[in-house]
Amino acid sequence: MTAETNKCSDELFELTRLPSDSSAIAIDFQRYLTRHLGRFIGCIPLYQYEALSLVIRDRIMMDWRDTWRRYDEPGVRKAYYLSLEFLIGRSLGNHLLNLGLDHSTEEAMNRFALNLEEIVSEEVDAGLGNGGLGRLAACFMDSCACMQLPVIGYGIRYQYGMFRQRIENGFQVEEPDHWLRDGYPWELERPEYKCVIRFGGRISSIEEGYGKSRPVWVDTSDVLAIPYDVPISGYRNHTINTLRLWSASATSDFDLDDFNAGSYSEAVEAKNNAEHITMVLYPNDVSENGRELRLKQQYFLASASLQDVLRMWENTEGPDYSQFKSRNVFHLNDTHPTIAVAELMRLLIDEKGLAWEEAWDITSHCMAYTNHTLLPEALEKWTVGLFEKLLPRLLQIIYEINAHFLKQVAMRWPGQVDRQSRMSIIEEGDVKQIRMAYLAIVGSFSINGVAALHSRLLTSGLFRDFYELWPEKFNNKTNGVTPRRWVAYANPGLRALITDKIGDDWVQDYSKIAAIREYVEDTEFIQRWYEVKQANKQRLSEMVENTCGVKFDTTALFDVQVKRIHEYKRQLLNVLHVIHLYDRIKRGDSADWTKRCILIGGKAAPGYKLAKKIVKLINNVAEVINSDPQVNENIKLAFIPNYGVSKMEVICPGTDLSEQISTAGKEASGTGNMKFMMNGAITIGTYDGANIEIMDALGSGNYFLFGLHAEEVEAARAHYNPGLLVEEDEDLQRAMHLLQCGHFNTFEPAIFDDVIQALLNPNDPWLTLADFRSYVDAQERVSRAYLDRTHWVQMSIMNTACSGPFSTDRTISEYNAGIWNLQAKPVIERS
Ligand code: 26Q
Repeated sequence: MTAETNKCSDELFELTRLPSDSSAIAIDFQRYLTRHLGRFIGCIPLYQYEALSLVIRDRIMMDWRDTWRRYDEPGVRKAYYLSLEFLIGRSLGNHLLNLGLDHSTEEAMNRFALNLEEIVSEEVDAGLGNGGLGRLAACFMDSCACMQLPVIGYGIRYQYGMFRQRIENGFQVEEPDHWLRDGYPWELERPEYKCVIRFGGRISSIEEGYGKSRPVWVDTSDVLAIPYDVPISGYRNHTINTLRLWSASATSDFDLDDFNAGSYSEAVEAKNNAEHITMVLYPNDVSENGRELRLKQQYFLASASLQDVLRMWENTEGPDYSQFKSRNVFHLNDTHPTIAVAELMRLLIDEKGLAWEEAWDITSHCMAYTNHTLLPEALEKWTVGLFEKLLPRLLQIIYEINAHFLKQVAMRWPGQVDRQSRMSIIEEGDVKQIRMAYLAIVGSFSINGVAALHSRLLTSGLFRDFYELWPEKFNNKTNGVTPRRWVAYANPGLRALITDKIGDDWVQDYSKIAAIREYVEDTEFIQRWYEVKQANKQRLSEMVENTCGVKFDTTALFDVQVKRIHEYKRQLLNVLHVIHLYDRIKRGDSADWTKRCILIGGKAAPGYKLAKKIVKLINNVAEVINSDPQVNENIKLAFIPNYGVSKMEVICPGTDLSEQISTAGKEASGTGNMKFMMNGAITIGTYDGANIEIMDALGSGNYFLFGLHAEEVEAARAHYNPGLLVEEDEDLQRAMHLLQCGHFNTFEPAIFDDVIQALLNPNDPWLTLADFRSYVDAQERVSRAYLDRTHWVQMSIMNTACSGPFSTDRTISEYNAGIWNLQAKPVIERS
């Protein structure tokens, strides 16, 4: 076709823009169901979900193309969010809200006597992440689309996402999450943009004349990277951004030589090995550190994404790289994709022929790094040996980056050899290791933490030397969550109530939420707020009953802690409080009792033994409490299995009390805390991560603070004596006694010994018992506060009203103003 006919057919096509009234949706739905899928209205809901997704996808496609076209115009500066994790959850319901098709679609489904909510919940979560870091990437993508920023997400299309958690006899059992099994209607394969990723081999050299030579990487084993695009819709603005996920595939389906020589199985094995790279998401556990396949994943993502960006660059700008650094920024989500620093150098030097200095000038002006952890043991390191074997050319480049860098250190601090070895990207020792965080810092123009306290602790602790060298590179960007998914979508009752009072602008300009403060004394508003919360508690209690078989009474206080299971997050402190309440009831101390339903959920990394034991303890304590008629009128405890994004969509709207009880100085930010706050839960929390900013935003009185502060935690370590704490606190003594005498493991002797030991260890890094008294006292204040319903509801309203700063729209504005410097590129609305 000529350009002219191309244009002409495009224009004709524009005229056929799809209508989105309920009849049109109903007709398309029936057509997809019957003519495409070969099913009928009465089929199983999975096919109804599939058909409806295709209907909605059709209505995304043109805007998606137009958004790409807009971003592809010459001169548009773009950002690329490189992340090993994107925990996007379900898409259908979210698109319906964003595109404004929720009402017409509901009406369309009603015509067939189908229930939209049921169809929407047929979708499996895209669980391509562990927890906070992966979900943050997904919330960021949402805000970027809402703000019409040219940002492309780059990630991995894992065949198996986060494992599915089942509870068997109280123990966690992991099952593979084959989320793609029934097909995924939200991805679009783009084999035309495939690229080759190289591993192994050796370095040879090519003579260039005049006695000069340059290294070449040869004899490599190659793998193909195939991109799959997932649309990310903006809120009612016609912008559809892209999440590009890479899938590994063998370079040719069968190696013909092997095949013809009769080595069928060897040929298949090569194919399998290649495809293993994107088979499974790694859990965030120190026991998984150093795995070869994980390094392959990281390089695979970095190389494919960079090659893709360079391809797009040359498409619009040609082979001249002089403007590249002013038009492109790569954001590294933690150190996981940090090999991109060395890979961009390699591509620019080896493939594009740039000189070292030119390539470094580009690279170090294009990379930005976010750190997400303060735990030193979680900092990524790779052995030099592994790099030598897998990525020999990258190793050479890292050594050279380090040599240049150490020269700078020596110039700044002449003679301080100590400091040079402290700051070196290569850690010397028996096993030489590459410190990925240092490579990220050296290669980036911006380094940020994810909450004010966390960023401060980074520059005064882990990264202090680097801060002294380059103070201007360091900054803070406090996390957020998207109010579209976490309020407007997850809490339609609250959405309606808020909109009724202040209009619906708050959904896209969440700073406007502050306007509901005006109604905090309004009795009618207070009553309606209460009713919405009760309805949400009803929905949550139905989910709890269906999944755990435990009945939650909606008049009780709903006390919730959901997050990954980790000692620093201190689920154990929560359990100790529950045991304390149990003990009080058993000894008759239950006058003026505030009924509580405690819900705990979260996955333990499969290799983290103690975390799995904590899951078992929660379940055993729950069993004892829930089956004791003397107790279960006053407290209930349930462990919700397989906690994830779509569970949280039901949990956070129905929560009264949000547990954010990490050891101060250990939780980088937390983001669950923000989801709960937006939905009007009140926090009981330590002075840690973003809790501090949440508290500041609220003003005093609407938050239950307890526990040691970060500096106090560090000071307390020297003389921490858990034995003495137990001795001196009768409540703690009784709770520990119940644990130690086997009250919760009558037929399973000694199974909690390791948990008890961890609590009583004077070197317990998490100082759990140090905060027991303070926590129990704060919980007592909570119980009393809940008895005054009006006041409690007012605190709830204040939490939502003050949650404006915790929208990722605010976070992303700050990333954009301070790091990315992108211009919004609105998609011109077509008639
Ligand atoms: C590392 C090496 C090998 C295998 C896995 C990993 C790995 C994977 C995921 C290490 C860490 C993670 C995830 C970390 C994470 O989710 N951190 C959380 O990030 C949130 C967003 O910034 C913060 O709010 C939380 O405080 C932080 O714990």
